[in-house]
Amino acid sequence: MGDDEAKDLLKEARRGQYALRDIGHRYDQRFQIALSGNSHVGKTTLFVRMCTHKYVQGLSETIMSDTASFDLTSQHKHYEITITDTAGTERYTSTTVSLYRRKHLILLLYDITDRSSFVRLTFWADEVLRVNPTARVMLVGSKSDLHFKREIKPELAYEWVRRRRAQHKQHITFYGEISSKTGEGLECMKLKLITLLSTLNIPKRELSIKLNQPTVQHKGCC
Ligand SMILES: Nc1nc2c(ncn2[C@@H]2O[C@H](COP(=O)(O)OP(=O)(O)O)[C@@H](O)[C@H]2O)c(=O)[nH]1
Ligand SMILES: [Mg+2]
Repeated sequence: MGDDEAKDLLKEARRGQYALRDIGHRYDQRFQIALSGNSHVGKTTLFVRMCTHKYVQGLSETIMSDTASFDLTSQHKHYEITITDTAGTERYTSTTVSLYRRKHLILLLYDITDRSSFVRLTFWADEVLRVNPTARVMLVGSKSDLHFKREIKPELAYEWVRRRRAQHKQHITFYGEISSKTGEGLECMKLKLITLLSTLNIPKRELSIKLNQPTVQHKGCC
């Protein structure tokens, strides 16, 4: 049920993106990001929410990756963010890590109610570092609406990031906590993403868009 709803919503969002291209909408900058973290931390739910502004419950485990885009406007500039959802189960790791390549930023998620997802952050951060050492990594605590079941305090996340930065020279920051369910922290996180990405000095490519040439790829998921 959730999967069908998500697919319809994503299809609708993609149609919106194509329509923007058809009217010659121009972006000041485009960025590629990917989601990382254990299974069940809420990657696919966040992916759907960011691209469609809807919370969809009951999504199946992600088997394949899925890519879609959303728009952001900040300080009179228009950005297109292409986001790739990945599977978090170990047996999919070799495929998953290749998806971190050529991304400007990785959103690394842990579930604030699940200590094991926090413990596993080192594994995911190492994988990102291995295949894309220059990628920015933004750590995010998911499911903040479930704070009454909290196992991880934000102070722990800050400390983990501080140590990681010092020991591995990885470009990593802690955003804070979000809820894909209530939307708490999401808009602010998107703006933080843009602020971070804008400092990267990525050369602007030709940004005019040819008619009927979608850049959104759908590899199928869930
Ligand atoms: N309460 C709550 N549940 C969430 C939130 N985000 C995801 N979930 C639930 O967590 C479970 C795993 O989510 P999913 O997106 O499939 O995780 P993934 O394996 O990392 O892609 C699902 O049951 C979701 O409905 C959230 O912000 N709040
Ligand atoms: Mg998933």
